[in-house]
Amino acid sequence: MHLDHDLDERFPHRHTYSAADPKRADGTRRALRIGLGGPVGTGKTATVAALCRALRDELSLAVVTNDIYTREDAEFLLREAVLPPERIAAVETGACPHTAIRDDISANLEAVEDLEDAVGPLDLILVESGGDNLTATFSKGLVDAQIFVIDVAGGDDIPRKGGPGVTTADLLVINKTDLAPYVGVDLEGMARDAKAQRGDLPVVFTSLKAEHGVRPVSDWVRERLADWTAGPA
Ligand SMILES: Nc1nc2c(ncn2[C@@H]2O[C@H](COP(=O)(O)OP(=O)(O)OP(=O)(O)O)[C@@H](O)[C@H]2O)c(=O)[nH]1
Ligand SMILES: [Mg+2]
Repeated sequence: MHLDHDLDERFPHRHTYSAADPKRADGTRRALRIGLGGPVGTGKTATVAALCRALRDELSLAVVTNDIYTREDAEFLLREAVLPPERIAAVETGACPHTAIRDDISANLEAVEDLEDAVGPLDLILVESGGDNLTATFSKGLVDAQIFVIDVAGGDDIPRKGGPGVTTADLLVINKTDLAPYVGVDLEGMARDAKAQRGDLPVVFTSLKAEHGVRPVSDWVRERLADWTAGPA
């Protein structure tokens, strides 16, 4: 049984920032933690990289990546030099990716706290989950808000298939819109299906191959950060 998951279904709460203690030991507000999850290869790391490039001049940022057996995603971000190396940490989950973000979050919490200690104070920490399936969600003890990334190449029936990532994530990103013509995907149908699953929760379409393609996501992150900063400490 996954308690978080069960609670989510009974009490879906969004942007509630209920994770761990929102304060640092010195009483100041800690960094906002945003999780990025979603199936394998949908563009989670590409979104993290683009967010770092878009936000790094205005915010103090760090990233935690999760991979099953490697540090591949962290190495990509290091190669791309999206942030200084000391701001990128890798967790090797060694098991199903969702275990490390939902059931035993200790390795991720430690990585987040070590980053705060080493390079803080931070405004924002992005935690990328290893690629998983439609049921993977983050524990609210690890992140304050979550983004679920799917892509058009996975097929236009994915929003219709639902699952907690699609239905309850604080933001649903439908990426790789540039591929829609090649895979015969109907973006308007995907938007309708996502709306049917999510009600008023936001959905954005992105193509990270386009210049400023990440803007709908970076704008959303800025709004979350403004709410977080304004919230009671
Ligand atoms: N055409 C196109 N390709 C993209 C886009 N975003 C990402 N990709 C490509 O898709 C592939 C997978 O992207 P990643 O960012 O590694 O995906 P991921 O979700 O982090 O993958 P895992 O961590 O392995 O689950 C890479 O080759 C990216 O360059 C996009 O908007 N359009
Ligand atoms: Mg990745």
